[in-house]
Amino acid sequence: MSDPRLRALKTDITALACDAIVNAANESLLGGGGVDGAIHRAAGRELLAECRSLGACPTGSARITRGYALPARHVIHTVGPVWSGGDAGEARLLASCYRACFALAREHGLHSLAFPAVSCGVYGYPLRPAATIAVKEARSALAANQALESVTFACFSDDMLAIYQALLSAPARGD
Ligand code: AR6
Repeated sequence: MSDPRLRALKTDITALACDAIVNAANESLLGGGGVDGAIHRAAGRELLAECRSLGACPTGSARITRGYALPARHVIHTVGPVWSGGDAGEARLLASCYRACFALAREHGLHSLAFPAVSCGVYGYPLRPAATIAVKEARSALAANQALESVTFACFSDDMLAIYQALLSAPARGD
């Protein structure tokens, strides 16, 4: 049975008014292209200033900032792995990104979160395995944290939306 707190939407993540949107950043946290560039543009220069004060963020970890001019109250910046064939710990690191984001959400009492497909753009992670990890980690976090009211997967393409929708309508796997 799909969890009603979990949904996939075709949307620009910067438009979402939730407690936090997640940014697919790089270790410098100083901005870049893709969703990172879009979030920094929409949030304004104060976001970069706060990111600068945080220092670097290792791959698989996450940091939280305010959302500034975004409709979202906070941004959780996580650094996904660069895909290099699948034998370099990519799956473990990507799962670690989602877990780190959910841990910060819990620590800060956040109720609604939205994720882009971390690592699936410039970093080249194949969409379906990445989405499978994202959905599995979201289901675990929702089961463990009743204060979490909604988790949205913000999809930037129809292909991505179809992959998430198929995963969300399938029964949760026990692995
Ligand atoms: N809303 C939702 N999803 C988006 C948006 C948006 N506005 N823009 C892009 N996407 P990417 P990565 C999707 O490349 O692979 C940056 O330069 C996009 O279609 O943004 O983790 C950072 O600074 C894709 O599905 O992130 C890093 O250097 C997904 O977001 C590097 O890219 C992630 O694509 C991180 O690469």
